[in-house]
Parts: sequence; structure tokens; C-alpha cells
Amino acid sequence: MKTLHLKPVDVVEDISKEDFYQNYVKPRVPVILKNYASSWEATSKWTPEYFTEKAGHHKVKLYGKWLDNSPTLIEMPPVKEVPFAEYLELLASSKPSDLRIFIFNLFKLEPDLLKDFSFTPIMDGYLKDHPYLFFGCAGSDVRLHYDIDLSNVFITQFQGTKRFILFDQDQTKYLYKFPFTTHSAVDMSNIDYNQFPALKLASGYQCDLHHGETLFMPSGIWHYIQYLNGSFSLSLRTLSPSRIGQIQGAYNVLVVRKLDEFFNKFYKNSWSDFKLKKAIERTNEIIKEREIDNAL
Ligand SMILES: O=C(O)CCC(=O)C(=O)O
Ligand SMILES: [Fe+2]
Repeated sequence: MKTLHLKPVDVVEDISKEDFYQNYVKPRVPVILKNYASSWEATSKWTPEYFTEKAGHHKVKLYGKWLDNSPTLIEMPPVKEVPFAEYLELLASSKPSDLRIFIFNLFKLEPDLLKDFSFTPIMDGYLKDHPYLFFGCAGSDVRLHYDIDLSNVFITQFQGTKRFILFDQDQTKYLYKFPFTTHSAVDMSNIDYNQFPALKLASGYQCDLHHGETLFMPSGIWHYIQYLNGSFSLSLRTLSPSRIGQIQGAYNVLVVRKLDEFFNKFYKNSWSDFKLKKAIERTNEIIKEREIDNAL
């Protein structure tokens, strides 16, 4: 990733609600919060062994590498379903694997676990019914995307380290976004600059998130994530801070996604081809415009 322009993410120990709002929420700047989860029992309690004992019998759906499917698909089909304990054993073994579990609301199955953390009152508007867990084996990654509902995310890391690459919404023009989705066409684990040259113009952030730390990802921020070793995260969400963001988020979920599903069903491969072609055309247009501006 040598040619990407990436700067570090701010790190703060403690911050007041007001300063957090003014410096990070409002301007949509990501930040690592060292102490967001410092009073949580979860940071010492939650291990693969603990989850195995508590919830190992539940069946979980495992997902593989996104590029093994059509890259324009929003919903990836699971590759298999296994007892949670079996997956946790693989995760803890440190063996490289693409297998992940995402948007997992284990708390519906095991509500006791809700006692192990709290919604840290640094911000209002938590979506308290939607605490999600994300698990990934060593070497797995999460494609470059932003969250369709445009919520803010507080993502707390457990057991290992994850690397994040982030881009503000104003960088979307360089990121080969598929129309009707919030996903990029670029494989960030191995960027093909011949196919996606505009990536060289994008500027973003990079950070590594370690056990017990929380990354604040503001509404609409693009994120690409690599699991450097087997680990998991808890993600807590709050509504987009602006009314327009809330309406746009609801519209994305209720209208844009549905249209994409509809066209996928009816036009299948030609719809995917169209989306990829558009993603490339629109972004490369920006490069052409810049070249023309520079030549004038
Ligand atoms: O950490 C992951 O596996 C994905 C997290 C993510 O995309 C999110 O919280 O929005
Ligand atoms: Fe996400």
C-alpha cells in the first residue's frame, strides 16, 4: 500500500462529550478512544474460551472472501454453518483463514452478555437493540465500504489487532464505488493500479486497533479492515448526527438496496457488469478532468 496517502488517526485517553462532538462527530473525523471501554468487564472476560463455554453450541454462519463471489453483490452468501465453538477453535489457533462472522447479535441468544459492557455516554442516540459482534481469522479482511445506514460506529477490539484504512466521504470520487451500493470495486489487499489508477489520488487514514481500544468511525466513513491475527470486535452504533444523514440512511436501506436487489434478480450478470463498468467510468472521468485541468 505504498502509494496510498494515509495519515495516522488521532488517539485520545479521555474526552468530554462536548469536545468529542466538536472535534470528531461534527467534522466526521475518526479517533481512537483509549478509555471508552476501560470500565467494561468484557475486556477481561470475553475470550474465545469464554464464548465457547457460554455460547459454543449455537450454529453460526461463516463467510469467506468477497472476491470469491461476484464483487458487485451486496449480500455474500455464507460458505458454511458450524457450531460457534468450532469456529472459535479455528480463530484461536492463529491459522490463516478467510472465514469471518459479521453483524452477529449474539446478545439475542445470550442476553447475559449484555451485562459485560455499557453504552459509554460520550454521545446520545445509541441504537441499543443493535450491538453487533464481528469475528475474523488471521489474514481475513473486510472489503472497502461505508455503512449503508450512515450510523456512527464505536468499534471495540478484543484479543488481537485489526488494521483499518479509512477515507472520508469526500474521497468517494477516487474510490470506484459501485452504483446502488456503498461498496468499492477495489481489492485493497492487492490494489491493481492499472485498473484503478485514481486510488493514487485518494487521501485517508490508517491505524491499528489493539485489545481494549475503541475506534470511532463517523457516519459515512469508508473502511477497509485487515485482521492481522484472529480477533473480534463489538460495534455499537448511534444515529447519524444530522437529520439529512438519517433520512439518507433510511432511504439507502429501504429504497436503494431494494432497487439493487431487484435489478440483480432480473438482469443478473448484465447488472453486475453494468455496475463495474460505471464504477470504473465515473472514477476514471475524475482523472481525465484533472489531467485536462493540469494541461490548461
Ligand atoms: O470489523 C469487521 O469485521 C467489520 C466492521 C464493520 O464493517 C462495521 O462495524 O461497520
Ligand atoms: Fe462497516
